[in-house]
Amino acid sequence: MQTLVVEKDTEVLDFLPLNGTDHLELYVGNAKQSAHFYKTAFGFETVAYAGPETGLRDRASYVLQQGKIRLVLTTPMGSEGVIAEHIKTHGDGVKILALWVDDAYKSYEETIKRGAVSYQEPQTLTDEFGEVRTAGIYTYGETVHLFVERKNYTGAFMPGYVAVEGGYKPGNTGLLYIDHCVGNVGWNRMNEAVKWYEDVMGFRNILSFDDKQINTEYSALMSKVMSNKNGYVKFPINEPAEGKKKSQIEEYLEFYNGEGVQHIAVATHDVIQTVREMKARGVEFLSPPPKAYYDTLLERVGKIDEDIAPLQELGILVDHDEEGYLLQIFTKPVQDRPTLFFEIIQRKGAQSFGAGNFKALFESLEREQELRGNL
Ligand code: TYF
Ligand code: FE
Repeated sequence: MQTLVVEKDTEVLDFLPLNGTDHLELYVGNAKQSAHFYKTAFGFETVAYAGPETGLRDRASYVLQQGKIRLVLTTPMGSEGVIAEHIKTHGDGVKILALWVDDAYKSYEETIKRGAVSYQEPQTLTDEFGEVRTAGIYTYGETVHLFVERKNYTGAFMPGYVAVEGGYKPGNTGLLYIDHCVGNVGWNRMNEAVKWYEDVMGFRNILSFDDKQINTEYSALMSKVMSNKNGYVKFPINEPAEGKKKSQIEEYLEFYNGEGVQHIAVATHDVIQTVREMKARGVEFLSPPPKAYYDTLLERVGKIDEDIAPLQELGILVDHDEEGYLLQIFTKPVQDRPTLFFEIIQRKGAQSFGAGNFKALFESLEREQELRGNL
């Protein structure tokens, strides 16, 4: 299916129509324990599994779901192979950003034709529940985009996985869908990465922040938001910038040993309730901004539906744009290395990314960085 996009009075064919995010696959050191964490603390449930018990000798994968969000947690069964190597180099982290498409073969062909490096040639997987087609290309670092085409597939996840029913279900925390996934790239790599998303994926740059706009007393970074044509998939990209001290992006690049996914933003319809619940379940969030942030909040963003008190109590940040406002908060890194973290976001009209919060957020991030001895 081709989608027509109206762009500045000219009609341009979208050569890579995307229906949204299909799933995210993380390579982790211990998938059984990670699954427990994402279930207990984040409110996911296990819906599918593949591993030694299902005939897969070299790995185990747990498919977790909440709302439309699917996380696949994969661990190697031995010390050899690409998964073990990935974990040795990067620690736990996102390997695959999988995109839901109508035609995986064509997505592969169109992106390879435009210069993508192949990760996996197109393949068709079948079982009694139908057919799934996949193909993959590399993006920044060792991170991959997998195109996933579901031919009315009725199984739990994909051929090769068995459905998991019952078992431990601590209940959801109100997380609904993936809003955006952010990548950190190396020094002077921003332009290349932006051009790659434009040329290879047909994305466009919808927002840019330079180091003049994103800096604290100590450090700086640059950020550009890339969006696919219909806006269902957004990938902001960060690059470190020179500051008085070490940028948070540099800290990430050092500990991840290269470029990779920095944060996954997940949407909720009630950020106060979601964050209350996640905190009660042990999720650690960045420390709240100083009291002055909340004293001047309404002057800054105008009238909002929420009471200030619970926002301040939980450390939730608020920003606005021409279209409305948004509420957001960031977890601490979810592994010992200061690499991947999550953002919880509730949009009330605003389609931006919280630029008005950058200063408060980065000062909070730097307090943590300082405690780690990395500032
Ligand atoms: O996705 C974003 O752009 C916001 C803000 O290191 C942000 O969530 C940007 C850079 C960063 C942390 C958060
Ligand atoms: Fe974000």
